[in-house]
Amino acid sequence: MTITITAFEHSPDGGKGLARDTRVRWALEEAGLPYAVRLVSFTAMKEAPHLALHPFGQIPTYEDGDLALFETGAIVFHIAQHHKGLLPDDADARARAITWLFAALNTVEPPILELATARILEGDKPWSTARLPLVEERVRSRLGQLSRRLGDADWLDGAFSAGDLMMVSVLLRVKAMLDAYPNLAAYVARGEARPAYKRAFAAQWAVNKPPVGALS
Ligand SMILES: N[C@@H](CCC(=O)N[C@@H](CS)C(=O)NCC(=O)O)C(=O)O
Repeated sequence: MTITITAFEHSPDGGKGLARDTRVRWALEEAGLPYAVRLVSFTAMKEAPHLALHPFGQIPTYEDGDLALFETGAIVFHIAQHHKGLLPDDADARARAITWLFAALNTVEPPILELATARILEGDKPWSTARLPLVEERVRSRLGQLSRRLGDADWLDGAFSAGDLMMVSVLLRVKAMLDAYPNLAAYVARGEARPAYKRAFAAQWAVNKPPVGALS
């Protein structure tokens, strides 16, 4: 049975790899699992067949035989639980890696998404100029805390884990802010240098790259 995930037919980021199928592709690549991709349009995402898989009409989803999942945290956790390479064997180390997976999604990603919303969707609102610095400060506060915890370590808790995979994925959205946090910039670069990440990025790029001539 082949694992099938869904991804945007045309990602709004034009191939930057920020759409959340990339983190699932990365986890699958780290685990050495082959997978198929079903591309969905924005229209199809809101229609009954896709809503049966994803109640909120989003991507990615994950299907393996009778199992259908949504939410990247749950999908990456599922992959990590059942395949070697993403979670340590030691029970306590495993629990700490899972903690980082949750921290990436519940504590670090929310202000980063809020910033994206403030910049992209609310940038034209009359109150945006006053609000944006507040939202940026919330992101900087989290980045500072994370930077202090990471220190000069390569990964958040010992060996690379699903927690790092998710944290790096989340930080990629604010790469431009990481100059002020050299250890986080290096951390993200280490993630991007992993062969599994490169394969995941290349796979989404093959789908989303701008048409020839569009970049010039
Ligand atoms: N919490 C969800 C978020 C999923 C999500 O926001 N997906 C985006 C693409 S990265 C999407 O489908 N956006 C289109 C929409 O919400 O209509 C997860 O981690 O899977």
